[in-house]
Amino acid sequence: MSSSHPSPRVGVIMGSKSDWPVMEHAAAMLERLGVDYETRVVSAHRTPDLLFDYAKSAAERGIQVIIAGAGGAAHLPGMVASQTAVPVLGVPVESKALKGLDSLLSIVQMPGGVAVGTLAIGKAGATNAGLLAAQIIGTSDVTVREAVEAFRAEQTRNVLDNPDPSQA
Ligand code: RP5
Repeated sequence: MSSSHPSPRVGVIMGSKSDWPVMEHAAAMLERLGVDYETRVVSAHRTPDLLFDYAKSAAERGIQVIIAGAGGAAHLPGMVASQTAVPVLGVPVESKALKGLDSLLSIVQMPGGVAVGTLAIGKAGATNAGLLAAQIIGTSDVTVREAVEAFRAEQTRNVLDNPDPSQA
């Protein structure tokens, strides 16, 4: 999957390359909905200066939503949100030791005044972060809104057309 469109509107960032098997589902949803995005490793702990540069320059580079995934002591989404007014969606990545509960609690418990929209742990959260980013952009972009509506309609049709769970 391509990781860099020339004019990305969504930044998909993650604390480590090891987060990619989860975060690629956010990228896949954006790809499906025709929203340009970029993917980057930006670590709150290992590359704090890069985190600040990324967050501070996001708006002027045309980034409209940032999806930030991290695991364990998952400070990335909150610290990014502290440095930009671009909406930040946090994805808790499953950790080996605590299965992502640590990631979830690290991301969701933001102090009042700095907002992070926290999604579910793992693949579902990453998928929905891509979807929600498209829905946010869709409030002012009819093409993206229609792509979201078409995706949702297809999903509904797939369920209704396959009512018997024992059939493949
Ligand atoms: C976090 O630490 C990353 O987001 C990742 O989920 C976790 C482990 O990183 P690695 O040690 O696999 O690079 O910062």
